[in-house]
Amino acid sequence: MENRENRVLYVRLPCNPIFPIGVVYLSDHVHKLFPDVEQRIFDLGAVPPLDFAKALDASIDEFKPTLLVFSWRDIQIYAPVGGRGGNPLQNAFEFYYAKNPLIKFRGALGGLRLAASYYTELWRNLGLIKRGLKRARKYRPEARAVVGGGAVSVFYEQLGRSLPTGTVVSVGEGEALLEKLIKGEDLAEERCYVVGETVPRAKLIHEKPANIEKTACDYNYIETIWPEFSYYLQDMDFYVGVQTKRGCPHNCCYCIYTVIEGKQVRINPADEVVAEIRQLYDRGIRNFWFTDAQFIPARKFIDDAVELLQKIIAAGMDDIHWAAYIRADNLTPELCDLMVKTGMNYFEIGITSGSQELVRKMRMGYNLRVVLENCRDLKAAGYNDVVSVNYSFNVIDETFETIRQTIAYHRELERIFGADKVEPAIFFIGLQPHTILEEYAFKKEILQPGYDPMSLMPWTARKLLWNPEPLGSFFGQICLEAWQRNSNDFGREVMAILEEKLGCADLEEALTAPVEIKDKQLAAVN
Ligand code: B12
Ligand code: SF4
Repeated sequence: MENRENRVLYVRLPCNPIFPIGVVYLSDHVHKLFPDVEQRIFDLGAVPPLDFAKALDASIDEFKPTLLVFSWRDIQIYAPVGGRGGNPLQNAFEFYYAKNPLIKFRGALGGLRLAASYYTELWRNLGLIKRGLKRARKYRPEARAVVGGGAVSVFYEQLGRSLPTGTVVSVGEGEALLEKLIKGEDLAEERCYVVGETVPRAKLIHEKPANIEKTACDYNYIETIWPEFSYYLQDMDFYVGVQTKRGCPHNCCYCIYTVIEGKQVRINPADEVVAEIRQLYDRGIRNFWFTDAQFIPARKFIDDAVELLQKIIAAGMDDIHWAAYIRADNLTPELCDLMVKTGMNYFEIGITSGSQELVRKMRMGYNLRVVLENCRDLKAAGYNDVVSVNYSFNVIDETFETIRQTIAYHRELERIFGADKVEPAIFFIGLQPHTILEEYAFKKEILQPGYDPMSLMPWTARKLLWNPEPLGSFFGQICLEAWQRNSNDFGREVMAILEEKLGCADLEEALTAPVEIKDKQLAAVN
């Protein structure tokens, strides 16, 4: 039997205003199992920074929780866009690669500012967890803290060191863990550890998530426990998260999603997803982000996507828009048609490189030729909105030839969708723990086991922001020039400069990967 005294407070730690779907789903799940348990959602994403501590105190004083569920979404900030402390990639590259001492100095200053803001956020969040727990214990000495969310799943080993003894640190989905915490059951089988009491098991992150079938989130209930819900209803441009499945079966060398969510894809029943969208729709929401690691993870899930989109149409919600991460190798003309009809108006394809040879080496399982064919189908179906194409240069074995191939590929995508519709998002991989790329870095002695993946100290950050020599400095210079020419259109500038310097390959070369038997470096790592 559950302990009826449980009072659960969900604290979403400060974050850019992204809908806090994680805590919404957790509280919905708990409510369905334990309708008598009192719950409250408190979202620091909707509070101005100067008020964080005060607002947290007030929420605890009012609710007097026995269980504090802290949800921490993101920590890592390497991105080509302006982050919370400036443009991290630009600062880092100016510092590492600029020849002009003034620009180098500016990069160093920017890097310092960024490091300061990174560590301030880190310490601030850890401080909020400690503060919240201490305050809750004034009212309920038995109060306990549990932390989880995307950031904790990636850095669970490191974060535990700075958290109060007794804090439960959770990896991946939290539904099953919260169930046990509420029932007061033993946590030994869960993907978690308790600070000061247990240590994370080896390969904890590789353990399978619990197989729970998701039902439509009950927003009538959610709005009763979340007074600030309306904050997300006000801005009609906002994309509210809806999950349609969990898990990704692929093995892309740098990706940790497949580890966090597991390789087994678990589909949320289409009727339940539609029922959830309907509740948001009735509250005025028209923009949805399908938060799946991949909306169509493999061909065998095409039918599920078709079923969902058909049901959205049947439900008469014909004025919505949606966006998602899409593996564009898994489309059919029917699915393309449905995507357009249901209002998909943005998607991201993470092909990483336009060279089939590299895509294979990175173990991404993409057939680039099929991606192009499917994109043509999507265009023919009437897709006229933006597609963001994520490229990460210099992951492994990049050469001038493979760069030329990526340009050829990108230009072909532009021919299909229109140059103004294809946005090249140039990322450099932020190396993450528990990935195949991390093992590769150990093997190549670029990193030593025991390194701190959360460190932003220049000597570590330089390795974690993956851009190894011999091409590292070359890309550094290209990016610096691109920012100088037009920092508002960084991705397109990078492509243009690369093409000016190196030219463009024949598309057929990009699409053909020579079969290599001896060069299986990444495969060997696994
Ligand atoms: C969809 C997605 C996006 C979308 C979000 C769209 C939207 N409107 O919601 C977009 C593209 C906008 C996006 C952007 C970014 N993202 Co993102 N994103 C994801 C993704 C794929 C899914 C997140 C999600 O919503 N899942 C569904 C919900 C239900 O799950 P959830 O919130 O994680 O909650 C579950 C569990 O985490 C857990 N849980 C959550 N809280 C708690 C608390 C406790 C106590 C417990 C026990 C459990 C628990 O239980 C929940 C239910 O099962 C994840 C990767 C992944 N597969 O998880 C990355 C991820 C969250 N993103 C990440 C990052 C870094 C970003 C960016 C900052 C990238 C960048 N540098 O620009 C940006 C900006 C975000 C911002 N705050 O401004 C990282 C965060 C970790 C990190 N490395 O720091 C992740 C984990 C990817 C990664 N491995 O790097 N993202
Ligand atoms: S397909 Fe996407 S989510 Fe899946 S492993 Fe590859 S990069 Fe990760």
